[in-house]
Amino acid sequence: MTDNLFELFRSRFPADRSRTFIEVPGGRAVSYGDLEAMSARYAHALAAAGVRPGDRVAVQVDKSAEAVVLYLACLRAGAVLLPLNTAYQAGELEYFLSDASPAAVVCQPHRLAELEGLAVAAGITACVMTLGATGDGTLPERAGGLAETFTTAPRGGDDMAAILYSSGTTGRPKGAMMSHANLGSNALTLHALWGFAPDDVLLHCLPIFHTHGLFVAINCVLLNGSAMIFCPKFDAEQAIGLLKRATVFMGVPTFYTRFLTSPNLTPEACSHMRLFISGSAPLLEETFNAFREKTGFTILERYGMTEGGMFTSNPLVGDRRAGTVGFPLPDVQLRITGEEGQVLPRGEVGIIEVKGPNIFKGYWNMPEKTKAEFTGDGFFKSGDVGVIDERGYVSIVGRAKDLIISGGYNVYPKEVEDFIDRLAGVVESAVIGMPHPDFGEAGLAVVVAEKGAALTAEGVIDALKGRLANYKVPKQAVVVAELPRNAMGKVQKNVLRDSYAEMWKASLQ
Ligand code: MLC
Repeated sequence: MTDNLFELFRSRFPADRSRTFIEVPGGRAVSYGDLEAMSARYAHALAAAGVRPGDRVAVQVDKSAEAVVLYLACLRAGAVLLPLNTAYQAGELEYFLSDASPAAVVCQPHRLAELEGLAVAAGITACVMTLGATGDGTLPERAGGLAETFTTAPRGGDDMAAILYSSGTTGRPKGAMMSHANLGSNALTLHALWGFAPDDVLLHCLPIFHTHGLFVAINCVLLNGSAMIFCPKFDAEQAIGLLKRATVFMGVPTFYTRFLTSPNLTPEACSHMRLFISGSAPLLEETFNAFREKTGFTILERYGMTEGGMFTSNPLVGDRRAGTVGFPLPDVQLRITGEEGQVLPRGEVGIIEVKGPNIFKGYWNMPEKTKAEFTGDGFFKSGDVGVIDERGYVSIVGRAKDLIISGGYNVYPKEVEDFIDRLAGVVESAVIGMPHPDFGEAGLAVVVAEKGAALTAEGVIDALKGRLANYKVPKQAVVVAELPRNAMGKVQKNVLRDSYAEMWKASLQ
């Protein structure tokens, strides 16, 4: 018996393998039979490229059905998927490659030469190939003539299935190691909790290089053996049109605020739907209420993070409460702790800690960091500040770590500040999160220039573009003489947020 996650999925595929798994609007459909055959071929191609069980496969590709097949092929080959945001730039990628030393890199055709160069610079010998349809050496071409069956590599539940990188408060990205059992347990829990039924159709508009779009969404569909409508990216009008054929939608709050700006979001447009789910960033109460008023649907908000998938969910049946993320999942223990690590009673605010079969195995190559993030009794310190009310609902009320969540993406100010501080003419900088009507929060860079340096706010922003993933680039910058500090010498980001509140508000008009 193997605990390879692919075998769990396969055990739930429909008996009729001609049933649709992926439908790309205006494009092709992939059946469950296609998925089995294609993922077998891709798995053979990975093995032929030198990928062995336990090896990492770095993947930076546009969203496509083939990219999903590649995910499953990695599982089948026993490889560890390392999905990378397509927005990542050279400097970011080089770090991931040198840290994870993948045996293979799959990228977009227009970035092949760049990735080959980065692999050399990172000091790794990886097979670099593309996922494009044509051209020598693409993965689909390598896979073309290979067998449509593949013996899934045996894996234990604790063996790694994926590494997901996120930046950190130190500025150095860390790779969360997710095992087959981590992903499988969370998927089984969510699939049951959210009441997936055979005829469900998921409308999928999220990117597939992070937990939400990749594991929460796709794994539920695979366990359900049903179909998803797979849009290359989120476009509110296209998505509203497709709701008529879907039953479940998962989005970040920005998707919902963009939906609400459309006159086409009506009860009729949603009449085929049964469930709208939101996560990855706080859903504002006003968005929750406006969506209910306009459609009659109550959005189900849930909470989780890269280091374990989902931790809590509002109920499928029962009261979904605005401003809360619901109850801990049935197999997740969640507690609130105080400064001394003591467990706090309901109603008191503290750090959220979680434990369960979904919680990650630690950070790749960072045993010390891993140790610091877990308590002696095995709870993961989320870094989020929360409270549990008398009915058991969990609310997130703040963050212990310096983090901006913009349009559902996590942006660590320290990482951005490090880039800014390296620019010519910069003494130091502080990046703060400001309220943004579309992205929820967006970055503002406050930059101290060297005396006499010809540094401009626009110049700082322009210099960051192309070096940092676009969503990490602050939307605005200001150049100042100095940063406010407290008696300990720490930059007072609250003071900065207050000082620039009016300026920021005016700039958004
Ligand atoms: C794009 N931009 C962003 C941005 N996305 N800036 C800040 N924050 C973002 N999230 C940049 C663009 O590059 C562009 O820059 C400018 O902002 C305007 O872009 P746009 O065309 O309006 O953006 P769009 O392409 O429509 O993308 C917005 C979005 C996308 C909301 C659709 O960001 C998205 O799909 N977000 C989902 C994130 C996600 O899946 N998170 C899950 C993480 S998992 P310029 O310079 O070109 O003008 C996780 C765990 C959990 O957190 O619990 O789920």
